[in-house]
Amino acid sequence: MKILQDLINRKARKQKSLAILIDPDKITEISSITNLIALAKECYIDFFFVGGSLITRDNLNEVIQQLKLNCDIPTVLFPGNNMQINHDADAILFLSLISGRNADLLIGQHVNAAPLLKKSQLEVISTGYMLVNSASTSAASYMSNTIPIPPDKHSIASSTALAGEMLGMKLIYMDAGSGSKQAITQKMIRKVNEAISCPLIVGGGITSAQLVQEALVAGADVIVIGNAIEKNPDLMIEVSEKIYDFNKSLNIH
Ligand code: 1GP
Repeated sequence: MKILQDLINRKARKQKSLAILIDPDKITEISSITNLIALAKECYIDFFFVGGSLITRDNLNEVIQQLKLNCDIPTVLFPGNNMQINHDADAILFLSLISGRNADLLIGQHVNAAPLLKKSQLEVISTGYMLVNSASTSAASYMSNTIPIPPDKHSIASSTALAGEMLGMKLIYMDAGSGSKQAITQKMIRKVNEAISCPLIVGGGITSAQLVQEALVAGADVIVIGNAIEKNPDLMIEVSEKIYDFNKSLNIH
């Protein structure tokens, strides 16, 4: 459990991390991720997450190959469904959508995937995945056919995260949905973080260093950014500096 243990150790040191999300469906030219990888190396990015709600291009393997060939940054699958398994990645977030009541995404897909994962070398990380309502319906919410947690229902969010942790999940990932117009509020992050002791991943609609700072202060351990860096790769520099400064203020760098 290399990556999970690393995340647990980081949390114990209060060290914050940045994950860049690559949605393979948005990669039209496989060569285009070479620049992204080069920048990620310069910025000492902690993780690449790879996955999406819907993959219509058959390029997941190619994306993973490029990442593995060109860098040592851990590659973690963030699958929208059980077709998004790749044996060359380092780990998979074994997501159970605990904010929803869709049995298939709570346990069904997992039953199909488990025997394959057992045979693979992938580190399987049990993760409670929570969608939080954003300004508009997210692809994740639509595709999962679930109702996200309303953004002002803090006790529902914290109780859901706590239940996930009590069920044995090792990480909680709170997501406003890719491209959300609204990131998860500081208050909700704080309430969820107070309820659990495992590492907390926060993503969806984080578009600026300011929003990163707010999420870190509220208690997020790992920040995930996809869309904003796709649109403006240089944001990676600003955001990674913000996280570096945050960690430095705690004497971690
Ligand atoms: C979505 O948390 C991720 O599942 C990242 O969202 O693309 O909005 O950064 P963005």
